[in-house]
Amino acid sequence: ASPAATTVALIGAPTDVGASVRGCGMGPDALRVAGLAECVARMGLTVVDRGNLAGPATPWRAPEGGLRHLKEAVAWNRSVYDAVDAALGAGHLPLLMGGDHCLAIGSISAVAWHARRRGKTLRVLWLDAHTDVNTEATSPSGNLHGMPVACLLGHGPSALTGWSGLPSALQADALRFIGIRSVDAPERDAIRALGLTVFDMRHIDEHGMRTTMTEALHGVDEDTHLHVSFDIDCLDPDVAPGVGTGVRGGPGYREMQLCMEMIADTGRLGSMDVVELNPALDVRNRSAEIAVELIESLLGKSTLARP
Ligand code: HAR
Ligand code: MN
Ligand code: MN
Ligand code: MN
Repeated sequence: ASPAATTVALIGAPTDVGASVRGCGMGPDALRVAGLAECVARMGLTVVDRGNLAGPATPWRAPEGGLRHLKEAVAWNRSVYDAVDAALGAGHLPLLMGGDHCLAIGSISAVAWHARRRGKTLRVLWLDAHTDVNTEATSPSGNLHGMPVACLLGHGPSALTGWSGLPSALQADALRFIGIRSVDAPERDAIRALGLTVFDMRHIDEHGMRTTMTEALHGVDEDTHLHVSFDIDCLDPDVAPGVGTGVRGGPGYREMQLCMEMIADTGRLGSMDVVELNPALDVRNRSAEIAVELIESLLGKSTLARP
């Protein structure tokens, strides 16, 4: 099935401001070099490349008050919010090319605002090795890419919460996590306290990707705005080595393809993030190429015509 919009807006956010390892700021251009725009066009969709947003350089300061680079992260997220807001306002499907995962704060806050205004129910699929639900009080690192989920649920630093016009952009029941295999001890407590639905790798091992995705997509209907926040480190690092915080034991290429195909089948995809791709650690742009192939499936590419 096709996504909910016929025009895809590529938005580059070239920063590693929230990361622990340098290099994911080169993600947007690596995706372009891997042929993302051409591939979207081949899907019969219109593609507009909005270019790269501008923002502050990453200073690589130590954390202050449990947060590293807060001021710079706020600036980047403001630009992302505005660009995603403009794309949605134009009726386009925004595809945010990160950059690190803290940018999902701006992206999903804009998505939440639009979904609410249009009377849509928001469903966010968080494809990641990590749950990213730390706060400044629990984070072992102070890195903001480990905190976007908490911020979107209204629990992060005040400068990064409340951007959707409500205290929290998301309710816990809007989120489904897929591919999880690295959760800090305080995150485990938060998952339980907040009542988050986490399909970890053990769940995928035991039930398979097909059943997992059927569960994750349960209840998605014509009134749903579906957002996919795709952290490239969700993939097994043997498949996609170009990430800063890879964790062994992730979904393989075929499993991830099935995940994307089943999302596409809903026909409700309305926006997405592709984040944490780190070309400095990649092997001949392989991870970017794989990301592009997976996005192709997410946008409805199918080997055979399907009933
Ligand atoms: N949980 C760790 C922290 O908060 C590491 C998380 C960062 N890695 C990511 N996020 N790529 O998905 O520092
Ligand atoms: Mn992440
Ligand atoms: Mn991750
Ligand atoms: Mn398996």
